[in-house]
Amino acid sequence: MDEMVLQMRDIKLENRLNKALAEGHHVWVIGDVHGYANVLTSLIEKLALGPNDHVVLLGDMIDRGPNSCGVIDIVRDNSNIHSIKGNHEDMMIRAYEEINKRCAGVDIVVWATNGGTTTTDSFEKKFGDEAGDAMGEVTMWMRQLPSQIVLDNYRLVHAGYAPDLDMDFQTDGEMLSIRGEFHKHDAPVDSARQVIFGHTATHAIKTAAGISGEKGEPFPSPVLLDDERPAWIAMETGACQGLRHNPTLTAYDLQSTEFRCVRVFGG
Ligand SMILES: [Mn+2]
Repeated sequence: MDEMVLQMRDIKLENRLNKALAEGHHVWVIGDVHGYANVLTSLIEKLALGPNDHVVLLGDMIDRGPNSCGVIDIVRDNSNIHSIKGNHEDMMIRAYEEINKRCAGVDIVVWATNGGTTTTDSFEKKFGDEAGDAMGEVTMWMRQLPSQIVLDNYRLVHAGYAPDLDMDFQTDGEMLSIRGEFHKHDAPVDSARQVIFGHTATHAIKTAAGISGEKGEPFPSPVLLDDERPAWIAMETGACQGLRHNPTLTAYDLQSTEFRCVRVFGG
C-alpha cells in the first residue's frame, strides 16, 4: 500500500473549520482528556460556545480517568465537537481487532496495562452485559477519526511530526506517538502552520535548548514561524496526572489565541 494512503484526513471537517475561522467564530482546541468527562464538561461551559463555534480534542479521549465512555458521548452527541485520533484510541482499536478474531494477543495486554481497564469499567457501568458490543461499535467510529487536521494556518495532531520526513509521508506511527525528536527540532516542520499537539505532558518536554514547560501550563515553542508565531503549542497539561503535577485541562482558541483552563483540583 502507498504510504500516503495511511494519512487519515477529514477534508469536509477541515473546510468547515477554515470557514468558521474566516467568519470570525471560535475554534477551541483541547488537550488529552483521558476519561475526565466532568472536567471536559466544566471547561466547555467556560468556553460559552456560540452556535457556530467549534471544539477539537487532540486525541486520547479515553483511558486512565473515571468516565471515558462519557467523553466519547460528549464528542459524538455534539456536531460542533470533534476529535482526532490519539495513541490510546489506536490501542483500543488494535485490542478490538484481536477480540474480534477471538485471539488473546499482545495488543489486548498493551491496552489493558495502559488504562484500558478504566475504559472497559466505564462502559460496563453504562451498558452492563452489552458493554462489549457498545465498545465494538465505538471502535468502528474511532477508526474513521482523522490522524491530523490541516487548516490554512494550523496543524492539529496528537503527538507531532517527524522532522526528517516529508509532511505527506508522516504516518500514524509518527503523528500519534512521537516525542523527543519533534520537541527537540530547532526549525519549524511546516513554515506556514502552527502545530497544536498533546501526548507529552508539557513539563516532560525538552527543547533543543533544554527548556521545559511548567506543570499544568501550555507550552509555546521558543522556535518561531516567519510570521513570529511559536512553531508549536504543547497542550497536554496533565488532566490525568496526580496532584503534585497541577493537573489541568486547557483549551486554546485558534481565533483569538486565548487560553482557558480548568484545574482538576480547583483553584
Ligand atoms: Mn497520547
